Amino acid sequence: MIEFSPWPRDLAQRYRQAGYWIDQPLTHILDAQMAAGPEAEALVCGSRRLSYADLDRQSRNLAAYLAEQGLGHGDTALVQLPNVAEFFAVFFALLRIGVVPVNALFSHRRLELAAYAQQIAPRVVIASRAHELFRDDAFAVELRAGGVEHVLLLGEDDPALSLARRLEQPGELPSGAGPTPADQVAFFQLSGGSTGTPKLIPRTHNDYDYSIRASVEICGVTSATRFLCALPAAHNFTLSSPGTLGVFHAGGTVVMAPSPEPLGCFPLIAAERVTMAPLVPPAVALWLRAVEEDPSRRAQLDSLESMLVGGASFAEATARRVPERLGCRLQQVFGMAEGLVNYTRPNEPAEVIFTTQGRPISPDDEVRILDEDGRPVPDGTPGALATRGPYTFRGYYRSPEHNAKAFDSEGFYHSGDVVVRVDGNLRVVGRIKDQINRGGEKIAAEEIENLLLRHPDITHAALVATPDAHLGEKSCAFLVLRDGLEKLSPPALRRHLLELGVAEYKLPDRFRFLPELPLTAVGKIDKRRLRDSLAAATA
Ligand code: J2J
Repeated sequence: MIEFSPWPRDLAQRYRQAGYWIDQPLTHILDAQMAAGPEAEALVCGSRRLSYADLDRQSRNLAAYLAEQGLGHGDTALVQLPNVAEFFAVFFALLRIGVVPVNALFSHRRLELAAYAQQIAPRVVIASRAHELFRDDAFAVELRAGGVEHVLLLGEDDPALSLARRLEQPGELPSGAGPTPADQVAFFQLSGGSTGTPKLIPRTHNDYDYSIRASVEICGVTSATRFLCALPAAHNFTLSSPGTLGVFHAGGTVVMAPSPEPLGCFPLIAAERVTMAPLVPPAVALWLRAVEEDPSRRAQLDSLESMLVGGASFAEATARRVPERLGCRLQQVFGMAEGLVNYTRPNEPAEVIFTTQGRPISPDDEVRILDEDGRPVPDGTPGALATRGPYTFRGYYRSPEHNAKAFDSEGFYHSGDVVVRVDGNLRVVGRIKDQINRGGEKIAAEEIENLLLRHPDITHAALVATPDAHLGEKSCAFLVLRDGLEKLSPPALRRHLLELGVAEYKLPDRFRFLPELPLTAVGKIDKRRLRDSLAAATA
């Protein structure tokens, strides 16, 4: 079994009694559709259409193959696939035999994959030839040298490495194979992070399944739902709020898109009669602009009933334009891969839907909003969010030191968000974690600072967020260079980071050079002053 920090016994009992935890593995989502309507359309991916029976068959074939290779409980997998149907066949296949995957983002590069591999020591890696790292065999060879036994690739002709072959070649699951128990880890979710190495979030079947079932109710997902999967499929928002898994749970259809870019998505929405789409705020802005530029495009969105927007701050003025210009209902979502998810409810007054990020899924989500001394603040006053509940994790994987800081003595997870509660709904107003939220993509300042410091000419580095009209935030790196140097060229700095293998979205948008970094009274880098200096410079 994969270790994780369990919920205390009394809370676990409560979550079961309340009917949140129903002790079913996530694979039940697929099993239920096989019983209810195996021929229903589960997935549309380019010109391919997969029924639930197709998805089930592919996941069983791959599961059988991996089980034959001796993989099962206690083993892990590193998966990196783009937005394609195979993502789901692989996910269910691994869960079917109790192999615990990390689903890396397709934008992740060597550094992120290596960090995940180092933490979980995967026996199998499943990836795509379309990714630069797997275009040739060098990285796969490296992975094997590091202990990975099996590499399967999408877009590969060699039968020994071909993922397609393993999905299609019929196989029977051995009798002993099965998912991990429902109260154990099903898979790892990725943390947006605020520390040097990306952290992993163990999610159990029970907790994740509850968040999905409850989200399906709240968002009104049914078998008639046709859901656009245009944000990264592995992201917690896309997967579970209510996400593709919520759609499968309800027997609906997921329509895959490579990106949320409007000129690709609009014709797809029209052709596939998409009814629901999750988006991050910058993508909403692009959709609005596309319709405003050419009002005839709005007709392509005729079938769209609701849009879920979350992942980063969403300006009220933009929120108000969604129903007006795009002709669909808006639902705001404030969630986190660690657990807690808040939604505005469809029947709430416009004021709530446009000006808040909603309220928690569960009556048993405990939310505390705390001042700097850890005391609860009154409603209407901003404070730091702390939470525990039936689908909020209790500890990052193998990170005792970080967990000691991220959790309090009562097991509340401190998310690093600053929120205000207004009539029971939350509004996200700021952040205390050292992270940049670049249009929903999270960048841990410390990770990038450490990489910058590996440059021989850099002696100090601080990464801060700067406001950006399109992305909400961009990043700026403040650098102190070794004596005698005043500047380094931004392209050379970006090249340095890319050579270290970091994902491109984490590259600083801007660089500033200072003779020294300002410090606070306690000797920490004064990031507020750095942010203020940027604001003053652009004012
Ligand atoms: C402001 N900040 C937000 C919002 C998330 C649903 C939706 C989003 C995520 C997600 C998710 C925000 N307004 N509406 O997992 O299931 C910021 C907060 C939060 C962090 C979590 C889901 N919605 N955020 O974005 O793990 O800072 O999950 O703590 O990627 O995103 O990031 P992540």
